[in-house]
Amino acid sequence: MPANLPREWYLLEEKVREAKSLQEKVSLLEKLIGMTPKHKGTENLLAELRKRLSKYRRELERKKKVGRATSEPKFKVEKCGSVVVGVVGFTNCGKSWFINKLCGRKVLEESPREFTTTLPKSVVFLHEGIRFQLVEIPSFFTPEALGCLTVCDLVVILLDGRKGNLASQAAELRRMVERYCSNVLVVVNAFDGREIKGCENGSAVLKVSSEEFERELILERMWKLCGKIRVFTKPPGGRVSEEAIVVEKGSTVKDVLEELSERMVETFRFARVYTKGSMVKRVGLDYELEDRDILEIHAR
Ligand SMILES: Nc1nc2c(ncn2[C@@H]2O[C@H](COP(=O)(O)OP(=O)(O)OP(=O)(O)O)[C@@H](O)[C@H]2O)c(=O)[nH]1
Ligand SMILES: [Mg+2]
Repeated sequence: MPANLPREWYLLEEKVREAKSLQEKVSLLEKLIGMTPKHKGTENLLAELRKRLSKYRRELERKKKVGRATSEPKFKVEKCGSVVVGVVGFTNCGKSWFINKLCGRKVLEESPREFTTTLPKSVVFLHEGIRFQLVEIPSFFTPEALGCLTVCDLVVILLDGRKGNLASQAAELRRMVERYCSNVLVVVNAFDGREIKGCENGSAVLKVSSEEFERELILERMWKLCGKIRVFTKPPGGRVSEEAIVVEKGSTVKDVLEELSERMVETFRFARVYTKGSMVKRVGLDYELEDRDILEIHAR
C-alpha cells in the first residue's frame, strides 16, 4: 500500500468493506477511486479498486434482473373467472383446504407447515353457470400480496376456529383488506367440527369443517355477495348455454349483448326471456334482467 495516502482514504476504504448493501459498496468505492491520487505509485491500487467496482456493479445488475424476473409477475392475478373471490387468513387457517373443498379436487397444496402457499394461487371451476375464480392470498399481508385483492369481487376472511379471539382477528383482517375490496364474507374453519361459541352460521359468518361442508350453500352465499346476475343465452330453437354471461345487477338486454359482441346490438330485433316461475316474455333492449334468466336472441 503506498504510504502517501491521506488518513481519510483509509477510513473510507474501511467503510467500503463494512458496507452492508451492494448499492452502498458501489457508491463508496466510486468515491474512494475519486479520492485516490493518480500517479505511477498508485497505478496498481487503482486497477485493483476498479476491478472490485466492476465486480460489485455486475453483482448488483444480476440481483436487479433476478428481482425483476421474480417479483413482477409473482403477485399478479390474471382475472379469468366471471367472479373472482380472494381468500385471506392467517397462515395455516386452511385457505388451501377451503379452496380445494369448494373446487372438489385437491388442486392446491395443503400442509401443516406454515407459509406453504407463498404466491397467489388461482383455482377456476364452473358452478351453476358461473365461472368461479378462487384466489389464495399468501399470508404475508404485504401491500404486494394484499394488492391482488383489487381484482376481486369478494374477499373471504377465513379464520381458524381453534385459535384465539375470533372477533378481534376478523376485525384485524377486515381492516387490512377493506381498502382493496369492500365485499367481505367471514368464514370460520371449525376444523374437526368443534363447537364455536358466538359464531353460528348466519348472515355475517359461515362455519365450515370437514364434517359439515355445505359446498352449494357457501358458493351461493359468495355469489349473492358479489352483487351480480347470471344470464344464460340460447339461439332460437337451440340449446341453453352451459356457462352464463355474468353482469352487474340491474343490467339490461343491451348490456348482455354488449358483453357478447358490439355487433349484436346493431342486428338485434327482439328477445324472449324465460324467467324462472313465470311466462316467456318478448322484450326489447331496455328490459332489465334477473339472475338465472334465459335470453333467446332474435337478430336480423
Ligand atoms: N382435519 C382437518 N384438517 C384441516 C381442516 N382444514 C385444514 N386442515 C389441514 O390443516 C393444515 C393447514 O391447511 P392449509 O389449507 O394448508 O392452510 P393454509 O391457510 O393454506 O396455510 P399456508 O398456505 O401455509 O399459509 C393442512 O394440513 C390441512 O389439510 C379441517 O377442517 N379438518
Ligand atoms: Mg395454503
